[in-house]
Amino acid sequence: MSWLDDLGDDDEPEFDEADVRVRPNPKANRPRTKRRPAHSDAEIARVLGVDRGRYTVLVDEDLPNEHTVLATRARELRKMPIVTGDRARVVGDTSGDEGTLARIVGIEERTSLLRRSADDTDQVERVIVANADQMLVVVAAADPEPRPRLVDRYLVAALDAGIRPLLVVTKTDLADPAEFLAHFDGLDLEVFTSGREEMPLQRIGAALVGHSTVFVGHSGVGKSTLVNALVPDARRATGHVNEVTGRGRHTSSSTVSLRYRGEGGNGWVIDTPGVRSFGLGHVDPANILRAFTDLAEIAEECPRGCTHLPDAPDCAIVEAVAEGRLGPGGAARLDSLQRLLETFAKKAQEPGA
Ligand SMILES: Nc1nc2c(ncn2[C@@H]2O[C@H](COP(=O)(O)OP(=O)(O)OP(=O)(O)O)[C@@H](O)[C@H]2O)c(=O)[nH]1
Ligand SMILES: [Mg+2]
Repeated sequence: MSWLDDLGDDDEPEFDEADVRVRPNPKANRPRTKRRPAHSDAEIARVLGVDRGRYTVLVDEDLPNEHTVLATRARELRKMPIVTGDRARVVGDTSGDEGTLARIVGIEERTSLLRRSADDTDQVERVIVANADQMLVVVAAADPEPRPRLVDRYLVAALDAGIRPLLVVTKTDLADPAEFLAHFDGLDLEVFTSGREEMPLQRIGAALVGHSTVFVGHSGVGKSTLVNALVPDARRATGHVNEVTGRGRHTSSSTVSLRYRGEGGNGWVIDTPGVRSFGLGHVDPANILRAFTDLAEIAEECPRGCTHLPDAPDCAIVEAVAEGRLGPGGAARLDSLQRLLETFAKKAQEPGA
């Protein structure tokens, strides 16, 4: 049985959270003493998926006895989000045997955190994945229609989180993506195109080796279809795009990590449910500029508080491009930077754009 079968199993007995209660600590600010060990027996496990308060975690990763364990969270963690990709500290029964339930007592420091802010269509800020170092933005050439602005929003979120973005255009059997792709000419973005009969699995696979890559994109663009092709035992459900609205139906409802095993090595693939919008309220625009290393260097000569937008007075980047100092690609790069900065600046006005 795969651990995926555990997700959505309604027959499990209700677990009483009181069972994992920890005693309140009246000396909360005192350093820990030997009498209250900080769960020194905890094992580090990778969170693969979360379903209604139950975490599927992988213990002894890459060791011969690697196995999945079902775990609940300790009360002492309160509302701290624990998400797919987190490295959790687990205690209790970590045998993974039928009917056992381990307990997450903490998480290790994260190397990255991808989240989206609350916006008009979703009032809750969501943490999507921890410790990913790549984001594969999936967009369809048609059905649903590609929306450059949604892709921009993903790119902004990735750059802000220090995650390297990649782009794949699916359904190239339905439409030619050239016009859409022209939007991204100025970015350092590895781009893949994929169609019903010609998925570039070798190329995408090569990009996954040694990385933790989160697949994001609007519902119905083909994220799970790609994941299934890349990870033979993934068995992710795939759905049909609603023909009337062109909108996907949100076939995937939870985020899961799956191991990619390629010729050149392994990696982690994280399939996420499609979203309609992507709030960027948490983003620091300085991080967007930082991702354009060549332009960021020039921006050091900009006046303080420079927006780098077309109407910015004395913007050093705008001047450098106008003088042709950045070569033929300079204008496209500046254009991309400005579009992303504008995407961020406009976030309040058009959250779903
Ligand atoms: N024509 C064509 N259809 C595709 C292609 N890739 C995926 N599809 C179809 O698009 C539909 C949606 O695919 P999914 O993989 O479920 O999309 P998803 O992005 O995982 O959607 P959510 O889980 O709802 O976010 C399915 O019917 C797929 O068969 C492609 O390259 N060409
Ligand atoms: Mg899906």
